[in-house]
Amino acid sequence: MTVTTHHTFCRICHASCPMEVDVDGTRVVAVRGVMDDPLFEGYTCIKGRQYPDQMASPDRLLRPLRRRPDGTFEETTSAEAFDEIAAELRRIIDTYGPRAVASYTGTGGYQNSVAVPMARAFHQGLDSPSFYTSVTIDQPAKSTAPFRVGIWEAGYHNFSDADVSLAIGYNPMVSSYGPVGGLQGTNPFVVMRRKKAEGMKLIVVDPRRTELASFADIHLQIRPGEDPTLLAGLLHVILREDLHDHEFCEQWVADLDELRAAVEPYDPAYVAERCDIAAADLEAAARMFAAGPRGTAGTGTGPNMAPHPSLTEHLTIVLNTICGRVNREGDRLESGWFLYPETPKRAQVIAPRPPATGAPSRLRGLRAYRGEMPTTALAEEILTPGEGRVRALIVSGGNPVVAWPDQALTLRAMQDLELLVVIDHRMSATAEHAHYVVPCTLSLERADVPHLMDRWFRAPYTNYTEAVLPKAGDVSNEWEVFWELARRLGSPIPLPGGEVPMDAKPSDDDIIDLAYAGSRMPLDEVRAKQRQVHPELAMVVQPADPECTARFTVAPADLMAELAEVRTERTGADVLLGSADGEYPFRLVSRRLKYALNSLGPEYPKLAEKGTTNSAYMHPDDVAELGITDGAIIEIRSPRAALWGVVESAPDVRRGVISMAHSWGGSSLTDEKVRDIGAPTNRLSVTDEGYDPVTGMVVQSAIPVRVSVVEPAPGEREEVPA
Ligand SMILES: Nc1nc2c(c(=O)[nH]1)N[C@H]1C(S)=C(S)[C@@H](COP(=O)(O)OP(=O)(O)OC[C@H]3O[C@@H](n4cnc5c(=O)[nH]c(N)nc54)[C@H](O)[C@@H]3O)O[C@H]1N2
Ligand SMILES: Nc1nc2c(c(=O)[nH]1)N[C@H]1C(S)=C(S)[C@@H](COP(=O)(O)OP(=O)(O)OC[C@H]3O[C@@H](n4cnc5c(=O)[nH]c(N)nc54)[C@H](O)[C@@H]3O)O[C@H]1N2
Ligand code: SF4
Ligand SMILES: [Mo]
Repeated sequence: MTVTTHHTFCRICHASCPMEVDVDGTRVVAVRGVMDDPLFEGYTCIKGRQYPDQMASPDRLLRPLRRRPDGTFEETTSAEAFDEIAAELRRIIDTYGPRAVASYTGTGGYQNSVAVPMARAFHQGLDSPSFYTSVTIDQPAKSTAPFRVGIWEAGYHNFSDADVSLAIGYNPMVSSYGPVGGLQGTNPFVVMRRKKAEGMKLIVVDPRRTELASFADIHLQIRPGEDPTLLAGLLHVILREDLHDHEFCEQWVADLDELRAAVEPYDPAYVAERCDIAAADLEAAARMFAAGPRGTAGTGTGPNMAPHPSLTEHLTIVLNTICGRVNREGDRLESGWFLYPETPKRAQVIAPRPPATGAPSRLRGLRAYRGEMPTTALAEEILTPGEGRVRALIVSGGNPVVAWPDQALTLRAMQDLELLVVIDHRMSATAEHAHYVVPCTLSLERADVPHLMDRWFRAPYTNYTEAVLPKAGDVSNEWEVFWELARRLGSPIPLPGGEVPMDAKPSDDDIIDLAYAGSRMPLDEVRAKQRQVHPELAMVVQPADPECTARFTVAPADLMAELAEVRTERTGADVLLGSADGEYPFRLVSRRLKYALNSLGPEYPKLAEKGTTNSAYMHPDDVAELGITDGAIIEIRSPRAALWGVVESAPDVRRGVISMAHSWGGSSLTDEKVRDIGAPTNRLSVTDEGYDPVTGMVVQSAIPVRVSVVEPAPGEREEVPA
């Protein structure tokens, strides 16, 4: 036996940790981090280290499946599957028009650098606006809010040289995610320890004392959903104490006085009471942040899934803006942005403009933004009769049944489709409903570039990987699926570098070249510069154009009206069915688990050892008050639906909160199997109330719920009254 070692990077999640993979024939026998990598320094996580198990999993799909009329599946070949799917698509387009054909790329697809560009281009070729991804149920306000305020062309401060960092509802130690300017998942523990040793101050806003919060100088353990109130309070203190950057605001901000007036009612006493924190901590946090002089505030999924996400995102940008936390002339940008065409980086504002002006949705007056339709409306786009109704859906590495808001609605939609195609490597809860399941290549079987981290790495870093293994069966890269279908439909696929050739099948690298054409660093150079940092290639901020007259709008009328409305709410939960606090006293908040990536995890033995359910983490005093112990099952009921959770005491969760990971469970609307497969929190979200008017984002965290005991913990049955 000869074992060969290959260099690659992990694509289980976006973090792109470099890895050495030992291969015996076509079998992965070991994986490890790359110790001499200049950015990651050997860092990997438990999920990435499951590659050997993932590649050898007996449950992996290696041949396409077709649903029989009786609902069972039979194996077919990819050639046959593509012929049949294309014929169905042709019929649907001819009958209803191209809008009826939708695709949804989820987290699995996102880890492939060409899956999203190919899906997008497939829709362009078909002239169908029905292009969806998981971004619009994640943190969509991140891509819309900057347009509303105005964009600083040279970006906001970097994390690497920050003196202060304000982290609102994210946890890179588990998720590997941090916003631009925040701590990223590139070796997060070591980097944070270094930054703290250098004197950086950290402020964390989170209802849970997270792994990140354990490093905090100030942890504001707020009631979930009160981020707009908290941010308005921080702005109030900073403006009242005159701690903002006067010079910067005078030059670049159009409406500071309007902002001042809008945050006036958010005095520390009011904010502290509503958020249930100490007023002195709020004031100390405001002063600590304002002292800087470098460093930014940034948000994660927590507040972006809570009520008023556009407002939260807006106030966060405004906090950075009035404190002047922008890159100035001569500053260097942290990330390389090597994979995208170079755009000017001057120390000036790009004028504000309306954020969502794309194709109209048929629901709630929503529109596409950044070329994507809002996923929160897709189930209803499928179910609502009328012109433009979606009839075919291609799911590329996603799991709608456990991820989209309102599980019952989503299940109805999946069953109502005339054609559902799921591209996945396993029989997911969504694949069970498919007409065709197309098995995908796994990441070690394809070439890739780190297309997300390229803009988030904390240094100008390049990497590339070729395929380390041959395809294990009749499996397809996501791009191939779209290519095979487009070819049969006679539809073009226009990528930035030109139309994808249809006569002979391109390679992964051909597609990468077309998708990332015009990149700042030519792709062949990227391929030759694996795992390298290039300080000399950092983008340097250029002076402002003297003609630039654009200014930030920090107090646009609609958002300031929303802020005034927040002041009249009793709590952030008012946006959901006017749920009175007494009736739904708990808040269910989202979190990530180390041993799962959304719905992916427990099928791998070493991850299952860590847990086969998404525990309902609660404060020990709340658990005691319910008269139960760890392992008991509770019903968690929102104004619309209920799910079961297995209780686990967690002193790091604040009282009145249930902290629970999403995308667990299966297709059932009841949870008898909760101990073995968990339960999906998406069941509790609703699409038609409390949604964000710009992005259509719905409440997926800080959900008002009440709790009752279903079944005491095993072994405790006698002690606890029924
Ligand atoms: N209540 C609530 N709802 C939420 C959230 C929450 O916090 N709370 N979070 C939201 C967020 S942030 C997101 S991103 C979504 C997640 O929504 P989705 O992305 O739709 O859900 P995942 O479970 O990540 O589905 C990924 C699928 O891709 C498959 N997969 C893995 N690797 C590959 C691959 O290489 N190729 C292909 N084709 N498939 C692959 C996996 O088997 C899995 O079935 O859920 C959202 N919904
Ligand atoms: N291990 C692992 N890594 C992952 C994933 C995973 O499932 N597992 N999922 C991936 C995906 S799809 C994404 S989008 C990223 C997300 O990355 P993150 O945004 O870092 O996600 P979380 O770790 O859930 O952190 C969200 C935090 O918000 C807090 N929170 C909840 N509600 C509120 C609120 O109302 N206000 C405030 N201030 N905080 C609140 C939670 O307590 C939690 O600590 O992670 C990615 N990485
Ligand atoms: S953090 Fe993400 S990319 Fe890194 S090893 Fe873990 S799963 Fe893989
Ligand atoms: Mo996500």
